[in-house]
Parts: sequence; C-alpha cells; structure tokens
Amino acid sequence: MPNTELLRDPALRAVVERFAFPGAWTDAAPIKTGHINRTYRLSFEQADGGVRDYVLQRVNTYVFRRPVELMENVLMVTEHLRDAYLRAGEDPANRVLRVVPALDGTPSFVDAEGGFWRAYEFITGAYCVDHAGSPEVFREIGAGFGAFQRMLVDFPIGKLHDTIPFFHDTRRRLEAFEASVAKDALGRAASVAEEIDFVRAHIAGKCAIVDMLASGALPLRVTHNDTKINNVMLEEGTGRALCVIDLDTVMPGSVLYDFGEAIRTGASTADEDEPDLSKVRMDLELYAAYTDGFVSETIAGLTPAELENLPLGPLVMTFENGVRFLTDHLDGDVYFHIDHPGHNLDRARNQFRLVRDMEAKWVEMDRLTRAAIAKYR
Ligand code: GN1
Ligand code: MG
Repeated sequence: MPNTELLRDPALRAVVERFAFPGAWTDAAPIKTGHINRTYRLSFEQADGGVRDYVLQRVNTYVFRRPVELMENVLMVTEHLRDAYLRAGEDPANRVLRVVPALDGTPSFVDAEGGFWRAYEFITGAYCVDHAGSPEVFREIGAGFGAFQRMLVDFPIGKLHDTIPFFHDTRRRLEAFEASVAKDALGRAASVAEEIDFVRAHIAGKCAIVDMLASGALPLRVTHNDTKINNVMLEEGTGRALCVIDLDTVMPGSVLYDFGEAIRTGASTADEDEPDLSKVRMDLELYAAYTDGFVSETIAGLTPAELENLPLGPLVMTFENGVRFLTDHLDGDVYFHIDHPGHNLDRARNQFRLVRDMEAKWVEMDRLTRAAIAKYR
C-alpha cells in the first residue's frame, strides 16, 4: 500500500519536484534509523514499468551548519571512490553513493523555510544490520570500512572541508561538558552527580588522539567519523560489504576515530541506549573479528603508530559519546533526538559502563590488535 499521506503532503511534494528524479512518484516511506537528519525512501515508476528508489534527506542544519561544504565533501569523496573502483576494474554502481542533483544542477535544494534537502540513488540488493550477530559478519564490516579507508588514502586531504570543526576533539567536548555542568540549564546536574564524577575521574588518556594529531605522531586521514555498523551496506545473498553510507561527517581526522566508532557500536553486547547495564559489555571475539577485517585492508596504507594505537579508538570514542550524551542531558536534549525523558542519560550510563569494560579488557585488546598486525604484515 503506497503511503498516501506522504504522497499528498504538499510540502514534501514541492521538494520532490525540485530534484531530477526520473519517472512518476508512486511511494514514500520514512527511514528512522539516524538521530540527526530527516530521511525518506521514495519510489518512482519508470516508463518500462520498473521501479527506482531514491533517498531524500532534509539535512539537520543545526548539526551541519555548513551543508554546502558538506555536499562538496560528499561529491569529492564519492568521485574519488568511483575512480578507485574503476581503476581496479570494478563496477562502482551500488558500491559508492551517487548524489541526485536538483533541477538547477546543484547537489541540494533549499526550501521556503530554509530546509536543506539532498538526494541519493538508493543502493539496491543490499541491507544493513544494527547488530553484527556473528564475528564473520563483523569481520566483513571491518573489511568494508577498511577498504573505504584504503581507497581514500591518496585523497588530497587539503581539499576536504572541516564541516563540523572539532567534531572528535575530546578536549573541546570535555570543555563543553564542564560548561553545561556549570550552567545547569534545567537543574539536572545534582541528579547526575555520579555520572559527572565518572567523567572527571576517567579523563586520563582520553585526549591522546587529539594530542597525537597535534604533535604529528598520527597523520590526518580522510575519515568517515560515524562508522556505526549500519553505515555499511551488505550485499543480499553474499553478505559482502558493498558500500559505505552516511558520508555527512567525512572530514579530515584520525583513522582511530573510525576504528573506534565501529567497535563502540558493533562490539558492544547491547544497544547504546540499553538501560540494563548488566547487558553492556565489549565482546572480545567481535573485537578480534573487526580488527582482523579492518587491518587486512589497511595494513599497507597506515603508519605503525596508527596500527599500534588502534585500541585507543574505541576507548576514546566510547568515552566521548558518553560525555556528549551527558552534556545533552544537562542541556535539555537539544542535540540528539530522544524517545523518552532521560534517554540521553540512559545512553551516557551505557557508554560509561562500556568504557569501564574496555579499560578492564585493555591488555587483551592490545594483544589482539598486535596479533592482527602481525598476521597481515
Ligand atoms: C549521531 O545520526 P547518527 O545516529 O548517525 C552523531 C554521532 C553519534 C551518534 C550516537 C553528526 O549519529 O556522532 O556518535 O549519533 N552524529 C553527529 O548515536 O553528531
Ligand atoms: Mg550519522
């Protein structure tokens, strides 16, 4: 049954009509997995009777304040990836996101209210998972993000815009957190004293990535910055990693960010908002599997310092996300969408539990990482 409510929505129709979608618009469905942008899947019937699907998104310009630069990044990076596939003799269709331009040829359309819209071709014959389920699947996702990193290793990084400056600057995240504690806009600080203490007691070592980038010990890379496992599309039938999606946060950064975000979301035994903390652990078998896949693809392109410091990624990213969730709870939930009061606090507690577990498993994480490096070197 087509979603007539959306098809009849005049505001949505006015936007759809501004893009170069071929065929007749026959269906629309909201996609609700992200926390930031508003997303629809649109279907268009073609003259030959076939149906082609597209993704239409209203970019959250509170979060992405430089959406034009964001789209420039997306175009440059997808072009580069397409070329890399072609040079390797592989068909880039379905393997790289393809932007559908607006009718005026630009990669976006701004509506009457200032809403910033952009569209992609829908990746067909593919699916994504919110849980790896098995080490084999997670290894493949690691190989997918690893290949993304490998193919971008020769990208001229100076051309890339910093669309959210200081996105993974842990020190600035901590400063913002302390400012929110001091402001205590909603009077919530007293009720989360324990979580505030956790942050302050666990700062040691958490700014190591920014510091190593600043000192030159780690190089800047093209990084995805939001490598949740559901941002890799897997091919139906084979399960092989097909395409990395959600390129909004592609920016110069550290490869440790990407490795870290993937482990944070994919190697945890629970969702990031699971309130029952007894369920939250980092699964070392999943850690080993992802590391194996990721290192198998990146070994030639990364420096020894990057490879050896990989375990820092998950520890820092998990801590940082916890700090961001707690900050947003203190601010009154202005950044992350919440489904219920206290949702951001649930998320923060969950992440802090995961940090504790990673700290307890640190020696093992380090050993497994070195084993993967030795295997492919
Ligand atoms: C946001 O929109 P989504 O779910 O892909 C956030 C990430 C956080 C994540 C936590 C631009 O990502 O940094 O890790 O939520 N993206 C932005 O769930 O802030
Ligand atoms: Mg995202």
